[in-house]
Amino acid sequence: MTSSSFTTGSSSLAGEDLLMQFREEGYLIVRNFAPEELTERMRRISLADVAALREPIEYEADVQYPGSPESLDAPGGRTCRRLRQALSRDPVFSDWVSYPPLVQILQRLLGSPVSCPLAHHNCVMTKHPRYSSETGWHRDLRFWNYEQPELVNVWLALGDEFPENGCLKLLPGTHRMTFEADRLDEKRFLRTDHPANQPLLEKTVYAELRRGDILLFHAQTFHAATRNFGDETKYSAVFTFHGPQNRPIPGSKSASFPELILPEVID
Ligand SMILES: O=C(O)CCC(=O)C(=O)O
Repeated sequence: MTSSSFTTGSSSLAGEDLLMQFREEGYLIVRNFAPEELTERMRRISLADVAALREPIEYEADVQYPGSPESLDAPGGRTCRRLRQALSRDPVFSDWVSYPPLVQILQRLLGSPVSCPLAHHNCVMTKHPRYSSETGWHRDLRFWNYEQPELVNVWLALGDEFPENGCLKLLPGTHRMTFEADRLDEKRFLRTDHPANQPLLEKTVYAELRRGDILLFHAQTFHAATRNFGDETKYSAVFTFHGPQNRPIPGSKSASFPELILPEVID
């Protein structure tokens, strides 16, 4: 790890500060990070693929979260919740995950070379104003299987994200905590009615992002989002990454897809 700084757009952070904030809080926002040309291309592809319902898609009706349409045939049932397998949709997504300033941050957090699993995230999350649903407090790793819990998600805003349109909310520091089983429900969502969870919930942080900003968060950090109460669909490109010391557990869903190994960036 180095203590040099990286600069992209208007963002500049010292390497050590970056690492410290991420390690302490389990998340980090870097403003004005993605080149506008890549952001615009990803957004354009996403809008076209949603309009054409180009599979593979996760529909709002598939998740059965609060607010989801009851079935695929109910009104709004075929509302896209995420365009899966983004890396197979257009080369712009591989341009994005191998964007050298991004790889440089990931190398500092995870070591080198960095791998991008195709089995998890690797998607464009979409949040429709009329038919979107509530995502409860969860850790992404609840159903992922890796030798170690060290994975970092990168969430790129393809448009502005704020509480009204269902931006992500996070519980700082929860990536370092252990939780007794009774603090979670049967689907491993954090129980919002449990007294022991209240002090954490009071520290909720809203990840308000402008188009081109990125949110990095640890796959053990609890996060949630409301439905979209605005009037435009929200689009976010989301990928997960791990370092060379971590591997998916053989036989698990995490091992059922290959992984993209990112070209190393020399600091
Ligand atoms: O935008 C949302 O509703 C949150 C999505 C999310 O956290 C997930 O699908 O893992």
